[in-house]
Amino acid sequence: MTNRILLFIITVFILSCKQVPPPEPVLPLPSARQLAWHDMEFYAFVHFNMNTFTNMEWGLGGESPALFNPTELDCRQWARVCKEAGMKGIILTAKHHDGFCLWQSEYTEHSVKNSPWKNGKGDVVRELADACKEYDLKLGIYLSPWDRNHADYGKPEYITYFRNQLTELMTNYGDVFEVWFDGANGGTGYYGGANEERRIDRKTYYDWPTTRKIVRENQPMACMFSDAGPDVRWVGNEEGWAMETNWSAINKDEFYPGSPNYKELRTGHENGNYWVPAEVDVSIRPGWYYHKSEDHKVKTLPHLLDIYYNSIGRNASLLINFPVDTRGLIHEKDVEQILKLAEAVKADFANNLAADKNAEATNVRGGSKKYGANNVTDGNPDTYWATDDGVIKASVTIDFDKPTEFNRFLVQEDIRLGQRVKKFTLETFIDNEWKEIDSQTTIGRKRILRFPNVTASKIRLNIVDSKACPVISNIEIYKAPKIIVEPEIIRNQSGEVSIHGFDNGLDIYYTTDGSTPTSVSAKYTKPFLLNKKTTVKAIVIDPDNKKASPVSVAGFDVSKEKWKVVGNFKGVEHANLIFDGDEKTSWSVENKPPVDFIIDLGEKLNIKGFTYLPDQGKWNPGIIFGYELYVSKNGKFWGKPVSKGEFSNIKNSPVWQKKEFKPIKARYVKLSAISSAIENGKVGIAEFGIITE
Ligand code: FUL
Repeated sequence: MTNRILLFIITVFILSCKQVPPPEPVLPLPSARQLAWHDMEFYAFVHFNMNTFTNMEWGLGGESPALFNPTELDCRQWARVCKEAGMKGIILTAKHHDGFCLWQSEYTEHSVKNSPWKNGKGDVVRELADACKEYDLKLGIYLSPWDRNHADYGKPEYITYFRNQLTELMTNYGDVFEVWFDGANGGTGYYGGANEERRIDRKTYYDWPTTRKIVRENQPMACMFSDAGPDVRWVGNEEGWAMETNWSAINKDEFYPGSPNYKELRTGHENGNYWVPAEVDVSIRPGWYYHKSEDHKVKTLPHLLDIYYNSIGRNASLLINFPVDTRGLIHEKDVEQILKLAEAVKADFANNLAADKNAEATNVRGGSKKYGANNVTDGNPDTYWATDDGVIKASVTIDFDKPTEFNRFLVQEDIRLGQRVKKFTLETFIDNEWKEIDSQTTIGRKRILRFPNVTASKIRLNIVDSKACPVISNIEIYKAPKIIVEPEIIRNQSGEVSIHGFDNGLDIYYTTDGSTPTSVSAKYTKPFLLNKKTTVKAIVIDPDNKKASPVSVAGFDVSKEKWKVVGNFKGVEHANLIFDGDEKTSWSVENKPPVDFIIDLGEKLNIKGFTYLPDQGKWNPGIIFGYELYVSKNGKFWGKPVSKGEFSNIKNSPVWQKKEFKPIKARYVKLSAISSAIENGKVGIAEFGIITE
């Protein structure tokens, strides 16, 4: 070899080794503590303290500590459930708006130390911190800035008190991963016996910059949550969803805890100047605190899965609340549903069909393998595919080698370099043709798309617009099993029955003769008319694996087609909500009881009973307690009630009520609501029915 050739080889070698620089970061960037928080992804809230024992959501502050007395408090049970559910931490309401403290605070008597629980020697924060350690979970603290108990609330002295408490919590219980500052601030309260309204200036009263220092100095890795961050932001609703477009950045200075522009928190700001990612907080029941009346309202699998995909799948973290009950335990019904969610999530993400598959991109940064397309399928979160500077439109194609069926697409940006992608589409290669199956906006830390099953040999992610060259660290593809749960059967007032199966691509079979449905029963394709007294039973079957759901049973009496409420009530035009078959809608009247609800059935029927379902919402407006039922042939002469009494325990258990009596022929029915189940409350109806012979 001549010297020249040798020199040439060495030069080529040196050139090929030249480092291609990584993409410049796009500001703002997450801090180290925020990156650690992003990895938490799914964790629990526990609302448990005075309200649990007073059946309230917001206690007034004058409650006696003697009321706090859990009979079987077991933080290890909370930790066990959360761990099994795949959660990574627990945030506890150490103090809610009523001011009662779950720990032995030196600065107040309004705490566990004056409760009968453990003779005043207990400390729930300590017990939870220990349980978290044992189950390898992280601990978070909710400390309400608003305190309806404290005599000084509204004055500067309270700020000293609040900071002292914060210091206790930040220094005595080990590492804390998140501190939760709620936005509800100021209003009526007990305030040391003053019982008055106290308003504060939400922007200035707490002097947040100074207050936050206590957290930063004592818990440098703890993220602080509030409407305005500074580390984690509220998502602007408590229903369990982030917007599809979700930027991790906001213009933080435009917000403060309780600020009125909170709806902007749902999307963040594309050009926000601080990294303040969204956390979706939602309760597994309607309320944040335990109410026996909600035992039958625990969110079920289809709803919980929607929440999962609409939060974690939309660049947010998910904080699911357990309203721990008066025993001090996560209720069995909540445990059952959260474990169903955990099982479904595990099944959905069991087998990554993209793992180690070959990927090719239209542009690779500097042509370097370091930024090559295969980095998106290598399972390594530290590698990524990136394009040359200025190339903001680019595609990456994953080849499955053979037709492959799937219904989930997961994609991640390497957020250490900022959030960049503004718009992307997804295409599948079917029968030698590319077909677009989705078009979306932001990605962020994690974006998951759900769609009906498709079978394709390749999939292509097209970045259509981006703040700078895209930096994609991961793509995963799954075929999630279908959700196989009992279908919902509803009959509306016109007698039309609809059956809802909770997932795409499922077969629904039903019967109307009381027999058990199977795969040879009538197949449901669209709503059908059924205006007679009968029972509908239905199942769903996954055509792929023949897996069948349990049977749903819905008993219907005569059709309500001709029914109407008569009378001069305000809002009577909404009265047909009580016949619409939808348990979620209700009608209540402003008049205080007694109130007569008169219903014209449109024809004479042989009646032997009636059914009543009260409002199912969070705030229970209008629940009837004492009642009388009258019938009449002409709507004028009513005689004596055919049934009277009370709907016992209806406040705690607002489920279907059924009352029977000796059969009688009539065209008109009058339900007299004698009293409300709520003190000074209204009366109303979610659904009303009669039982005919
Ligand atoms: C709200 C509070 O007012 C609720 O009581 C609950 O704590 C929830 C998580 O935040 O704004």
